[in-house]
Amino acid sequence: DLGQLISLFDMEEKAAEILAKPSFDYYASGAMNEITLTQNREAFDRISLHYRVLRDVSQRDLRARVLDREIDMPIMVAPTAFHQLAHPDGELATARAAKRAGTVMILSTLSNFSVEEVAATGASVWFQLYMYKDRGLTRALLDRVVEAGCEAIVFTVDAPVLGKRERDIRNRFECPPHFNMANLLPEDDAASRPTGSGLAAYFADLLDAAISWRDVRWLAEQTKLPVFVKGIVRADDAVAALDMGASGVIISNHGGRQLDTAPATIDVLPRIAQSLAGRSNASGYLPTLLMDGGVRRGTDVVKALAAGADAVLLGRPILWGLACGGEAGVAHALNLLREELDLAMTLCGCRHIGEITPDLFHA
Ligand code: HOC
Repeated sequence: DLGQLISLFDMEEKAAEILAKPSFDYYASGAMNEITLTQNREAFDRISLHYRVLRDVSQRDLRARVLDREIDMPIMVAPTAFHQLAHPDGELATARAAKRAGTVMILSTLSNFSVEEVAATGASVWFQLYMYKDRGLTRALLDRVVEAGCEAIVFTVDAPVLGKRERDIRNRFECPPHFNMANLLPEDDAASRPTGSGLAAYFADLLDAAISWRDVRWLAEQTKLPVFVKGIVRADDAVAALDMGASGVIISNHGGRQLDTAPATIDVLPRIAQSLAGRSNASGYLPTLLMDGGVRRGTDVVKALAAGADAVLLGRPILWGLACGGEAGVAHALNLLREELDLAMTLCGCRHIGEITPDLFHA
């Protein structure tokens, strides 16, 4: 019964009982000593909220703006790989739940269902893209993404190669045989699909370790869709992303899965937000600033917004939701965080998102 899971932490515990250990660990783990993974969370707990009182908070409005559109809450679905490891309905269930929650799903290149199938749910879908050595393959994927109706491209830049995830090595993690990577491989050619550990090697070999700032410019020139650069933890890189044509940036360390001892995202967010203040993106609009990493409580969302984010991305808890109950489980995870955000805003004296201001945030 999902009702017994009253926090995202409960959902994680339940998912650990439900999922096979290698699958749970694939999702839950970080790189090497998992220092960044741990600190993403702990950094939130070190920040205090200096709440305001006596503001008549009887009515609240959680709607937020990202790009030129409104979402029902400043919480979006982060891109994560292989949702069928958690539930057979995979990304279709996630997309339907995101739609019900009035928010955006960022679909991973490494989804089990194709971008066309996921977009057909009617959800608002952005597409997360890796840059392949073969730019022709990247370009072909972009065409599919545009044709499917995705609203933005999220270019992941913190994975020129994959991080060292020791739980996966110890568990000898392998994707199940014939696991679909529907955005990568010809769907009608099952015989050409690598299986098991071959799939990981196949993907790793596609990644281009030579990616550079020129590729952000290239991507922005290839598409009319807004481009986000995801995986930034420094102010100079955030500014460079805008200079190269990005519409926005996503402050992220890949959930602690790439460079261990990278800083916690909430720790670097205020400085990056300050460095973008007053700047516009290539289209002349204010850049959109998003973040992920360790968001588990409504108070975390308030802290991220007070530090300058327009919205946060929720990653692993979506997978715990899937494991606990497919579409209903993801909807439950999103709703838990929405309710907690509403509570945190109320207790902070904020009636709407615009009232979540930097003075609330004390590191
Ligand atoms: C088996 C291939 O972003 C992640 C992904 C990329 C992993 C590819 C693994 O899990 O962090």
